[in-house]
Amino acid sequence: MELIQDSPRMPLVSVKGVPLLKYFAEALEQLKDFQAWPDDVLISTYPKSGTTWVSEILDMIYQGGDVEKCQRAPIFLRVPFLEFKAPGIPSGIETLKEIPPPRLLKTHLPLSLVPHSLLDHKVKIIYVARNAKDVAVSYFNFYKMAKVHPDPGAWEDFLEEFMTGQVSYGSWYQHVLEWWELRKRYPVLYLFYEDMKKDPKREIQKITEFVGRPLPDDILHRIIQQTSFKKMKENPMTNYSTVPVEIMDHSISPFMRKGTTGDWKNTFTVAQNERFDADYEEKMAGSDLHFCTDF
Ligand code: PPS
Repeated sequence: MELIQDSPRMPLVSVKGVPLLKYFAEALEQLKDFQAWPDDVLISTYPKSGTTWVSEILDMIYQGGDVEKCQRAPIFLRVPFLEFKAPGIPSGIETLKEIPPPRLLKTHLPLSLVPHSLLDHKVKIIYVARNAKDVAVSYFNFYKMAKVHPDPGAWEDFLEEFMTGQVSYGSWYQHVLEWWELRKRYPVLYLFYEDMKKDPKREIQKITEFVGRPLPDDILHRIIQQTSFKKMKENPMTNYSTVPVEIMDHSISPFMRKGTTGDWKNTFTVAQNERFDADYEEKMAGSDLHFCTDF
């Protein structure tokens, strides 16, 4: 593990045309030898789409709803983040070595960069998608507080970079579409953040069925309570408050920021919204993947 030094914001680097944090690009080299196990479950998302929420739900399911067991470590140590690497924190690869099967794994990688072994073994994948406008706003605030990112600059500049796929992990549009298509050939449960907000019980039941771990109603209810935004915001094992301040500065914007749908309306101008909608129509044309943005 590298020591934390002054961690200046660094420009993104391109890996096969995908912009990535320099540290994560380095980790990809080490991920080449990654071997999936048949009972792995991969949580895949574009950043800021509900990854931490679904990770906590899954760990709770795997621990049979035992709250104490889910307090055993911060979420990024219970659910290794495959491509993660940053000074002062164990990398995803290092964390993996400590995890016994059955493993829950997290990635934000687009399909072209996902370790092959996961697809070769047809591991179960839970993909969570969130509407582009709320993702863009959440990502902008995350760029500001997670100092491993380049400086996001002004909102209007960041929005432009988001629309043109020049942010870390590249194009939101390509990401949500390619994993949507993958579900036709692979065991992918495709979930929406907006559905989870609307009816968490129904969505959690979809997950328990998908991973073959049905739970009685009282435990389901406990999981819903325990993974509410309010609970996860207070919980040091889910709110990322254990990450060194040089990496994440919650005083700039907390990781658990708002946890709502439709917050984009507080940030987009009318003109930005119109431009975004027109561009969105073009990029998503021909797809049957639909999101809800009117709340
Ligand atoms: S990351 O860094 O990409 O892994 O972030 P990710 O966990 O995908 O997304 C962070 C956003 O999800 C919100 N969040 C939640 N919303 C509702 N309920 C729960 N339990 C929950 N947990 C996390 C979090 O607040 C971020 O969204 P914003 O809009 O910024 O608040």
